[in-house]
Amino acid sequence: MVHLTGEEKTAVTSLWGKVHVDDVGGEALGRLLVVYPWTRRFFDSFGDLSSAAAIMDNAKVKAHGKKVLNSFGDGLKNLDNLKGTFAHLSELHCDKLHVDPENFRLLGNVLVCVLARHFGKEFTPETQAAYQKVVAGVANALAHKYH
Ligand code: HNI
Repeated sequence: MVHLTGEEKTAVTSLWGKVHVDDVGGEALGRLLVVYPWTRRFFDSFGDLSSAAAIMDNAKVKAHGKKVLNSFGDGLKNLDNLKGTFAHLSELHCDKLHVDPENFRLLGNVLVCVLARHFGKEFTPETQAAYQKVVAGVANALAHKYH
C-alpha cells in the first residue's frame, strides 16, 4: 500500500499513459544488468550479456523488460492493493527464481532514471517524488511473501 495524494496519482498515471513499455522496459532492465553486473546471473538463458552494447541490444532483455514493465503498470492500477496484486509474483521470485529482493529496489531506481531520461523536464521533481513512492511500494509488495 502506498499513500499518494490526488495530485501524485494524477502525475503518475498521466506520465504512465505516455510511456512506451517496450523502449522503457528494455532500457530499464538492460541498464540494471549493466550497472549491477551480479543481476546478470538470473538471466543466463538470455544469451550474450558480456558488454553494455550486447546487453542493450539483446532481444530477450528487451522482451523481458517489456513484460516486467507491463506488470509494473498493473501495479499502478492497484496502488491501494499492491501486496495482493504482486502476491503471486512475490512467491515466484522467492521460491522459484531466488531473486534477492534488494534487486527490486535497484530496478525501481533504475526505472526512475530511465523515465527522467525519456521525459526530461516533464519529469518534474514532484513527479519523481510520486514515482519514488510507487517503486518503493512495488518493491515492498514483491518482497512481501519472502521467507
Ligand atoms: Ni521479474 C520473471 C515481474 C523484478 C528476475 N518477473 C518475471 C515475470 C514477471 C516479472 C511478470 C514473468 C513471470 C511468469 O513467467 O509468470 N520482476 C517483475 C516485476 C519486477 C521484477 C514487476 C519489479 C518491478 N525480476 C525482477 C528483478 C529480477 C527479476 C529485479 C532480477 C534481478 N523475473 C526475474 C527472472 C524471471 C522473472 C529471472 C524469469 C525469467 C525467464 O523467463 O526465464
